[in-house]
Amino acid sequence: MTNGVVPHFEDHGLIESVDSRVLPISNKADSEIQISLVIPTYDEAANIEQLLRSLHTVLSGTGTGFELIVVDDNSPDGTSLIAGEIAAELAGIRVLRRTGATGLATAVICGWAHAQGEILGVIDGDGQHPPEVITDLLAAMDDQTDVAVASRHLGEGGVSNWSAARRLLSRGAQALGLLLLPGTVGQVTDPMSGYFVVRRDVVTHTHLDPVGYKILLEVLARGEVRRVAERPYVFLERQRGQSKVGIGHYVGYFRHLMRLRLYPLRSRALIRYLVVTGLALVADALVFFWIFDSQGWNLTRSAAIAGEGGILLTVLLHDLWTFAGRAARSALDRIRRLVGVQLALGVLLLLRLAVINALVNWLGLGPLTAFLVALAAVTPVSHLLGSRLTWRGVRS
Ligand SMILES: Nc1nc2c(ncn2[C@@H]2O[C@H](COP(=O)(O)OP(=O)(O)OP(=O)(O)O)[C@@H](O)[C@H]2O)c(=O)[nH]1
Ligand SMILES: [Mg+2]
Repeated sequence: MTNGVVPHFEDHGLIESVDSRVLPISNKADSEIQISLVIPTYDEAANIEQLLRSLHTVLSGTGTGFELIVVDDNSPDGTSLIAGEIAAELAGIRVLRRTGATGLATAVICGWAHAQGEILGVIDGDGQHPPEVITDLLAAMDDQTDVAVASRHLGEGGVSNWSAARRLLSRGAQALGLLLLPGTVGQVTDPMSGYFVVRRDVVTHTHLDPVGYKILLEVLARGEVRRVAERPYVFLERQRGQSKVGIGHYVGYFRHLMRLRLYPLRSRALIRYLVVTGLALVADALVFFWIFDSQGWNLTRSAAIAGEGGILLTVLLHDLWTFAGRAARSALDRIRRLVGVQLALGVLLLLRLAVINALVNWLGLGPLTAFLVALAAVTPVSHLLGSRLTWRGVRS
């Protein structure tokens, strides 16, 4: 047993009761076991037996040492009992029963925390992920590759029978992810995939803390990933049992994206980051009032100069203060960053000028009110987005 957690074996023999806390993933691997594949389940009594048998056959055929770990959240339909019976019959199957916790992503981490293999993986427990694709994923894990993902959006891959609405929702969620986390979501064609394997040391040095469903996002965002491989698969229709996907999962997904979005700026840097954004807004407004009101310059020119001042102040303060000591501080690096911020924020500055003019000319607002409305609506987004784009990749 890893991590010093003492298992409590139930009457049914092979079922281990496990802690509901999210435990760290240890460095320790068992040399006999190369792959630990976690199968999260909730009410999959109708599916688990067939899946375990198929996976067992496929993995036995590879000659690789493996363990299959079912992590069941105390399903009322007795999934863990059925899995326990199979575990008694076939070698290499473990059943963990969590009480007091639910959630797909935390169930997967729980399984990994108890796993012994050098390669950790996850597959759905409802038969929608074809078991034989695991061999493609394992074959893809060469020396350079840290993560291998089964993708619905690659080559022969696909979804069998989804409604147009579900396809749209899935693609929309991916597009939103790409917008908010380009560096993470852009690494793969199917960032929502729940079928992948990862080298253990990618996730041992980092604290995985996902909300909701999308564990792959968490691994790609926080893990030390060098190269990702993808292999195509067709997402099969669920034959039996109930889907657990609902509107709550989309809300959870959005929360997860936002959390990962802010993650590189955590703690002190985040506070400084917000202070700089606030200061830039105040400076922007003061400069505008000064040149527009006292100097009598025209509206667009005053707003453009004030906005540009805000951009330069932001870059300067982030360089000298927010991220001081973190960045590579070469002159070239500063120039690269300045150009990046300028490009990103320049576009949004143009948008702000358009909004100001529209408010004045079409809605008849006074220039000062129009300036403040546009400032409040566009500028915070632009400061957050612009700095994200240009500070990405800057590590301590
Ligand atoms: N342990 C655990 N497993 C879960 C939980 N929620 C879902 N699962 C399992 O995670 C896998 C994926 O969940 P599904 O509801 O099938 O989600 P999906 O495959 O994206 O969607 P469908 O196509 O509608 O089935 C299944 O094996 C579920 O049983 C949970 O809270 N805890
Ligand atoms: Mg499913």
